[in-house]
Amino acid sequence: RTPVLRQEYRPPAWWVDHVELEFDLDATETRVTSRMSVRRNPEVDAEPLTLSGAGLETKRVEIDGEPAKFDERGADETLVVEGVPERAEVTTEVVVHPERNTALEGLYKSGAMLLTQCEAEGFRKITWFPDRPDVMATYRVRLAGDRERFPVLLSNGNCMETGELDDGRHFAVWNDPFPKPSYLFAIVAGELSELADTFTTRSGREVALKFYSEPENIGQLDHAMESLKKSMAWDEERFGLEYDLDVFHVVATHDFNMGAMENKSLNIFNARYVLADRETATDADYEAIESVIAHEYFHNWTGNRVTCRDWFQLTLKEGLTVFRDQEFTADMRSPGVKRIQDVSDLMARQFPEDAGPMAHPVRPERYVEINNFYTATVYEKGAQVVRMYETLLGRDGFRRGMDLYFERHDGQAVTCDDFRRAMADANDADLEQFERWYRQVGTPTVEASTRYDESAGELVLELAQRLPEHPDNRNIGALMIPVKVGFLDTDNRPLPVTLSGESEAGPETRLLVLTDEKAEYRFRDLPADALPSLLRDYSAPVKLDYDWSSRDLARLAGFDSDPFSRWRAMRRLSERVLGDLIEGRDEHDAELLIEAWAAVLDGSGEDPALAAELLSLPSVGELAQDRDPVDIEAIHAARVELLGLLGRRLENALRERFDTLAPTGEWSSEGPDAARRRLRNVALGLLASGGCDDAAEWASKHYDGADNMTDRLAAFRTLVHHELEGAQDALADFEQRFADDQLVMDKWFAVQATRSDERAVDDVRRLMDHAAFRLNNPNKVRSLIGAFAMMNPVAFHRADGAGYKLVGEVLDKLDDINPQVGARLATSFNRWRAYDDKRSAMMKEQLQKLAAKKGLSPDIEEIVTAALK
Ligand code: BAL
Ligand code: ZN
Repeated sequence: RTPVLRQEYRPPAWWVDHVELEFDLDATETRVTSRMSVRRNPEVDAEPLTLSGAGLETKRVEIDGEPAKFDERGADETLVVEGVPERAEVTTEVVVHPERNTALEGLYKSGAMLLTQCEAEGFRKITWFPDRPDVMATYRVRLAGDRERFPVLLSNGNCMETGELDDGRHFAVWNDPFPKPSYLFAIVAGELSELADTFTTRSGREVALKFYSEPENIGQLDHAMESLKKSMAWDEERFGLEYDLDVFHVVATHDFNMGAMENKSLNIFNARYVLADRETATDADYEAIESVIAHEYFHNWTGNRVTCRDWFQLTLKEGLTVFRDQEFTADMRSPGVKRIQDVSDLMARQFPEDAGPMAHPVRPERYVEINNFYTATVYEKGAQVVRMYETLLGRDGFRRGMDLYFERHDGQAVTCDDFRRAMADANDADLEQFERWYRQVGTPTVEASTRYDESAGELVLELAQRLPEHPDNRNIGALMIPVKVGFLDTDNRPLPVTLSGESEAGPETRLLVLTDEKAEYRFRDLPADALPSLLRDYSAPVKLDYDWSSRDLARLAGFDSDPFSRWRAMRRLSERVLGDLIEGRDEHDAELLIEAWAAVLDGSGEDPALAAELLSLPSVGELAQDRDPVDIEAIHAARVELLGLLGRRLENALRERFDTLAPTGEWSSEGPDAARRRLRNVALGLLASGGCDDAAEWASKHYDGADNMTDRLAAFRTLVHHELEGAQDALADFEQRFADDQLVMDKWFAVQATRSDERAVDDVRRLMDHAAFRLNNPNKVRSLIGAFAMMNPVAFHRADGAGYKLVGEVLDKLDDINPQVGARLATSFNRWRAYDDKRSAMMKEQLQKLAAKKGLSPDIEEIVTAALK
């Protein structure tokens, strides 16, 4: 298939200023009438009005009320309307079939509800339209349907009118005064219960907040509602951004491809990011809900009021909005822990993308299926790129840039360059070189070295940058890389960082900006043995290459002032020990690691959540990332050995922590109470890894006595993953207790799918026949098959190829059901070349089988073709 190229962007030949839509709703057959006020764009060469549509049964096309001449081209899914005057009203009438729509794009059915998902290109599955984000129109929408089946009728904007119709039907009319691209359009119709509240904006306007779910879940919406109110207040406080309509809706659905969707004033959410109560949601779920609610709400300005000119600019709204939600969570919770979690997530999910066959810049250059580019690169690395503006310009400078961005572009569809220019102009800064971050592919490396210049009495830091080998990196040149550095004295106290020639003592963390291939920085008043702490706060999305000794890593892990730097040092130390164990070397620094963990445990009373982050090892998947060939069995064995050693050697301290961290006060999903649970559950897992005699008893007691999902799930996972006595009882109990709760059953599936044992393949196959599993439900696919393929390398890479075969079979089916979800799963074969010949051949065979499938979806085809290339 021919890819779409960023460089080939052309403005649209026609604008749509306003559209009136009428929906005659029915699950099997919905009739959609659209009246578009179109206007020729005088700035481009004249061409006929060309509309996009997919799977539509066209009933009528008219220009200003008269039948029109039109040409429907199935192959490229377009409708060309001839003879449209400069300005006209173009009417189309189509029929769509929500019940048959298993791809969950366009209008579809979930439970008793009809709903839409339009981003990126779903609107064309609803009606004929110039379905591209730079065509922004106002929408008036009339929904009509059976009152009993669809008592709630929602769309974007404000409700203008409701009323009764014949035959038990009713209608509602919605008007959205803000011009928007079609991807932000939404409707919801169904039998839903409502939780209502209000928020008063700082200018004194009252906004109605309405959350909807299926009636049985109505008691689980309170946390999401509170999260929304916090988000609204935070955006006013931090960025001066107020909500702009009288009502804001959030609807929860169990059938959703994404996490959530920011449709103007009608956010639609995957139920897993809305529903929560103490019994069914973990502390991590509570935090994720708060963060996703914030993310979608923040899109109202970064995405909706100012949107993307084309889909190559996706990171303009996503990188920026992820950065905003990260800052929000940091402010609501612990900034240090949040930073560690975000970087850890980037390294686990985005680094492999950067090193894989689909590697792309945060602003991609080409795509076949845009849905394949809703990636960790566009989102998470994109957020790191936005964070660098703030690092370079300071918090106030960043705010000035944001203010100018909205002043210039409110109501427009713009580009990443527009954002960069606003940042530069508002601060009188030169950010031309910064543009290279939008073009480079892969994770850059910064090599660092230090030496002491005796004659000058200066400590010298040399930094050099390198981009990965990639054809698209050939003409990039040096990036602008902010590197935050600090130094520790021999007592591990911070030293002022003063550049040579400066008269005043410098700060304890210094920002260096590397703009050349190489640079040398000279510091005065530092002892020759000062310990460098580099890339504090992960100030740039790069790999840092510096040769610390294991002892120095342990010092940084124990004493650096920057939490991220402590975590990174501990990770490096454990990676080093694991590397030695994997290679079978007898000499390793496990003792040093044990000492470092003991010190963390000892001081963990101060910040148990940070301690929990520090006391973790990289996963098998992360350890496999940089290895070629990958020996999964050796990696897994090394990890089990080290965890066992840590569990045994720290047994007393772990037991002590488990006891002293027992809950004391009021339950809360955050703060000290959640932090204690976190560390306590880490301790339990380590005791089980260490094979401690009573680990089974402790875990069972913890499971039975749990009064919240965090503890119950942690105990359950420990029992099942370590195959402790009581695991079978827990499996049965969990299943029976939560049989009616789809989201909790997802956890039950995921725990079994991620047991690091090759028999997990057989479990997954069996569980696919479980009554609660549905291949047409994305959450189920992700929790059972996705978790297996992406997070259980031991079983997925089983030597006989049974794991590959299972995923191959699922992909074949998913391709027909939901290609978007299938394409994600297909990336599990991306590194097929890095394995031994036998495994490599078996993975390749699965990819080839898919590639040869007749009618393979463009989504999966793009992934498979890139992997095989
Ligand atoms: N725009 C798709 C969902 C999200 O990123 O918020
Ligand atoms: Zn988003």
